[in-house]
Amino acid sequence: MTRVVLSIGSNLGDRLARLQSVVDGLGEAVVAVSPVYETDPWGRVEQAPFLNAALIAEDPAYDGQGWLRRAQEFERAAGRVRGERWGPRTLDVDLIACYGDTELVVREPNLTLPHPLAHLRAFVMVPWLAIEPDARLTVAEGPRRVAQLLAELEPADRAAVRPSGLTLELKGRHS
Ligand code: A4P
Ligand code: MG
Repeated sequence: MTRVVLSIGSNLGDRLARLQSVVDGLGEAVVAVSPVYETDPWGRVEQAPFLNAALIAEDPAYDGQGWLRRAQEFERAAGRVRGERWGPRTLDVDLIACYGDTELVVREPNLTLPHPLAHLRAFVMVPWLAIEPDARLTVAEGPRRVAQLLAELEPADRAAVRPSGLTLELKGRHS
């Protein structure tokens, strides 16, 4: 069984529908979905605001590379054209952390786990904490509490992530 934390974001077109397409595509594998946040662009700032959310999914059939392929299929299905780095996108699906019996550490040309920028990004950590308040992330110094990493950001970085009032639907789920 592997468990993955995904960060999903969109700032082009029908942003909410793009995020929902990932929840729908993962179907029964989804175990938790965060609320949707409206976020100021990080990195390249002169672009439209994003909608961001975090998901936790479990599937025994996928390792890190399997989840990456699945993430990239969702991006392709959303009509994503790879443009400039950190530029506008219909859908971005990033793997933040992946766990088997223990947390997977991957350093491959096409995949780095845990995600090397997650601890700098309030748009990743705020949604993740909403579904996993005790989350931990391995950074250069070792495992750290995500809540603490978030607290170490500049207040302006945290203020750039605001509840949107929008939610993603887990369709057909009987709990
Ligand atoms: N890759 C390596 N590790 C991973 C991983 N853990 N998860 C490789 C996903 N992909 C990973 O990504 C480039 C390559 O990274 C992939 O081919 C994959 O093999 P990309 O998405 O194709 O390229 P990109 O968008 O040009 O760069 P990048 O680095 O993915 O951008 P990010 O880091 O995804 O950042 N601001 C806000 N508020 N909200 C956002 O969601 N997103 C970005 C994009 C920038 N600013 C944002 C947001
Ligand atoms: Mg990406």
